[in-house]
Amino acid sequence: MSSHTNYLNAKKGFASWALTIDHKRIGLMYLVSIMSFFLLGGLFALLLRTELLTPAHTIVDAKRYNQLFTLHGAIMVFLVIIPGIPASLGNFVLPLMLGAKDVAFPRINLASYYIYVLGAIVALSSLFVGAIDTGWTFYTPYSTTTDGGVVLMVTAAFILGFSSIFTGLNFIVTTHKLRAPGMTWFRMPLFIWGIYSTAVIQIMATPVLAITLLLLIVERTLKIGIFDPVLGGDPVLFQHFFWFYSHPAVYIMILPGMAVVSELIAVFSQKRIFGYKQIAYSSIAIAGISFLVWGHHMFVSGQSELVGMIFSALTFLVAIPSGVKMFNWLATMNQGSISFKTPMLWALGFFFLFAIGGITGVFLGTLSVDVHLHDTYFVVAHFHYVMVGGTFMAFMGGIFYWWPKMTGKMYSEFWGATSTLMVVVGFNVTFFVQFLMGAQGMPRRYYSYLEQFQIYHQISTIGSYILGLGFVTAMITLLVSLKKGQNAPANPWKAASLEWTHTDVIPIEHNFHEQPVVTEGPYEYR
Ligand code: HEM
Ligand SMILES: [Cu+2]
Repeated sequence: MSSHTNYLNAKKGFASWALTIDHKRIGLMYLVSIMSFFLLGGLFALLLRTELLTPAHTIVDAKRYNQLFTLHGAIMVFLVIIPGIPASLGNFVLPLMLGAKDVAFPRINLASYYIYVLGAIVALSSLFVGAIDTGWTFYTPYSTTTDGGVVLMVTAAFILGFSSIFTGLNFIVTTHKLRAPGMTWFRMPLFIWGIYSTAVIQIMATPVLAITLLLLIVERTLKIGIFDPVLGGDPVLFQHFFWFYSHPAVYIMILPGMAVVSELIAVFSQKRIFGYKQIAYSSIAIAGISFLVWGHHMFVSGQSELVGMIFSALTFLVAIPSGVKMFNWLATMNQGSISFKTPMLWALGFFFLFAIGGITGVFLGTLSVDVHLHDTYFVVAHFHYVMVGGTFMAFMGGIFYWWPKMTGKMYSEFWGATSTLMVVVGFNVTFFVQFLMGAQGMPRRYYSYLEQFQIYHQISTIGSYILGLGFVTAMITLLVSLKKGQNAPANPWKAASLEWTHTDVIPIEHNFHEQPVVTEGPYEYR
């Protein structure tokens, strides 16, 4: 089988990749780029944690520390987690799952990749004019007055927004227009529902960020008072604009994670997913509610008490569709024949860590509690449980799941499982103690701290080394499989969706030898 032509060997040479409009190749190029930035962002994280081994100066000074956490945050958010699953796995899998030859606009797809690369270059070039130290949130008036490459970094985020919009647009049109005959909306795998909901947020929220950032650039370069009180502007306005995008953006980050996990739980339980429609609709509900809760980031920014109470109440609503998903996944596993293969281990890791991340989000959404916890390590722990424990775990699970389809190779189960375990253990050691010290008042974004917090910081730092090692082990496991792995069968996990049942071991350039016709749902296992 593997001697046949497939999308990897159909065309050869650098140009055949650089100019490809094959969604699978574009997905792979995104995957490699995103993982490279993940390693870079991770390196910055380890430097941050190493600095925090002692209460005062360890390896860098205060200014450098501020630059490091800004770079870490900006890279992880804008170059890793937001494009993450949709641009890489989504691109690779979505047309295959729908029974389509490609996305609706293959050239726009390629353009989105190059816009991403351009954005990344602009972001990193900000280092040469002096690294930015505002935090990834770019809060005014500090960001309008501090020196360094603020304009470049903000321009980068602006550019990256277009990449995100292009991807979202492509997925929406593809889902509406290119489904195979018989692929009704409720026969679509839940991965598609999740990616589709994400795409809706991508195209509706991203322009708000773009305009906000543009205003910031205008203010900095032309000195027009928009956000800076000295010029007659309003700094809280920035926070409103910023979070009007960035709260929905956290669902741009988590919905694709949930989308992957829905597939993994069903396939590795070999059971029809429980509550298909509820899971599908809850994605849409999350996308909708995500636009109504941004004020929970501003409980202590001087908004009125009444507004605070309303945002707090609205925030609780998000817990409902998220809970619906969690319970439906649990019910799917119940009485299933679960196989604990590496992708499933990542999914179970997601389940455990995301539960903690989600529930602590409800703590933070509680107005009275957040007044105490705001800007402490409790917040840092919360969003890492969601972004890394949730999204990134699911991302890894998805990579291990679709790896045989992407490369035609199987990896070592032993090393796959070992790396998952290292990540789960290292993650908890790193971040659980941050809840404790946060609740005791350790503020975030500080390079020095009171001695009473040292033991927590040291545990956290040691955890981060285990965590880092776990991710590196996972990546090595995959890379080694390219050389040494056994050849994969066409459907190693006995899945029932089209990308496994109707393609070659490694799909051909236009995916299917003949147009698949769909006669049943995606979770009918035999
Ligand atoms: C791999 C292990 C990781 C470690 C050890 C780590 C560690 C840290 C540390 C020490 C900070 C600075 C906290 C402060 O001083 O307030 C931080 C901030 C942050 N991290 Fe991570 N991180 C990791 C992975 C990630 C990932 C994958 C993401 C992806 C979304 C992420 C997103 C963020 C964000 C958004 C911030 C906030 C930056 C800011 O406050 O400006 N981190 N992280
Ligand atoms: Cu939020």
